[in-house]
Amino acid sequence: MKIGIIGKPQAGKSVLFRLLTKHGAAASGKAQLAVGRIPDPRVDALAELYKPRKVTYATIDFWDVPGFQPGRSSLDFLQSVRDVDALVAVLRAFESDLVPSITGIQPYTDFKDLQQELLIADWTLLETRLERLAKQRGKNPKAGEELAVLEKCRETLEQDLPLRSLKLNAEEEKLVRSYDFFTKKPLIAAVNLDEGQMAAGSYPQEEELEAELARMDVPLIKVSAQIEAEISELEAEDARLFLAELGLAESGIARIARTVYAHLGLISFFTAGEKEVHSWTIRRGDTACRAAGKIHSDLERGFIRAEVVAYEDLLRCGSMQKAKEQGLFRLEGKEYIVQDGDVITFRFNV
Ligand SMILES: Nc1nc2c(ncn2[C@@H]2O[C@H](COP(=O)(O)OP(=O)(O)OP(=O)(O)O)[C@@H](O)[C@H]2O)c(=O)[nH]1
Ligand SMILES: [Mg+2]
Repeated sequence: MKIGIIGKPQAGKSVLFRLLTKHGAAASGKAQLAVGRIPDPRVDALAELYKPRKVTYATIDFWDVPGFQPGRSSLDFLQSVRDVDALVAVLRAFESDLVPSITGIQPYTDFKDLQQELLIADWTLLETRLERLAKQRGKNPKAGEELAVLEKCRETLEQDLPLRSLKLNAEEEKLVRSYDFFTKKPLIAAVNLDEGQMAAGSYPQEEELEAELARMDVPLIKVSAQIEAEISELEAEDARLFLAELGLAESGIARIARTVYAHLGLISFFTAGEKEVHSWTIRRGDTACRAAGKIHSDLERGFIRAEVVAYEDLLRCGSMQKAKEQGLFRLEGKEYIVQDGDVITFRFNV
């Protein structure tokens, strides 16, 4: 799973990237990749319960993409985001004399510029493909079908809407997916506020931005890179109090990670014991057998059964033994659909 962090220069992308990945600084304008740990209080609680020798959180790869400037050659920019699974657009709202802005503070305009670039890239790709298909009509029996789907895509782009907003059936979906369109990728907007804006709950171009994101069905997260950087220096309890003072339940980094998860249809299940508490990432709807395969192919091949307790049940009971006594411990087969938060022990035989 790879997430591209995109936006205008000096928007705060690298600061957020470093906080997400605890990765060292790189020169401005240089792309870099690093692994981000997904904060998850459930993993912390399981670790508290089992006191394991090792704790492993779920991870996502983040890609710090060089700033995008409209008018400049965008080839590098587009190349960097071609193969990511999702995009996080960082939009500057923060005011700072230390970081002058050439254009003024305009998160909505910045978002539109970015969106426009991606729409045009998709449009170009689409036109090329449509031309080629039109020539093949009559010779290639599949061309008609593909043409019909791509015409739908064209209509969507013409309404200034991203391709992800187009409802398709399973077959069409498969076809469109093979093109790797930019506006098909899930997108999350993170508006980077300063402390004053965070406290006031407002920032420049707020109304336009929020209306546009709603039109496009893009989730918005309000973060402050500055505050996040300060929080990252604090102990867990101090961080919690600091966030509470700001009226926030969790850090922006956790909110970004969680939104990415939800938006990509990802869930977590856990394996837990004295040796290790481990969070695993699967897609919503995956079976127990598939989940086992995430851990090791032997577990999938020799799958016998899954022993499952829901995280909440386990925590409430305080131990696996108690959960068993209360009948909350289930034996599930291969086809069981794993639920977010399941704590699982796999039995297998190879
Ligand atoms: N005051 C303030 N400064 C910030 C905030 N976020 C980022 N900065 C500063 O803005 C400058 C640019 O931040 P970066 O994270 O490097 O921006 P970027 O988007 O990666 O920029 P490029 O890599 O050049 O595209 C740095 O000096 C940051 O310290 C913020 O929320 N408040
Ligand atoms: Mg940067």
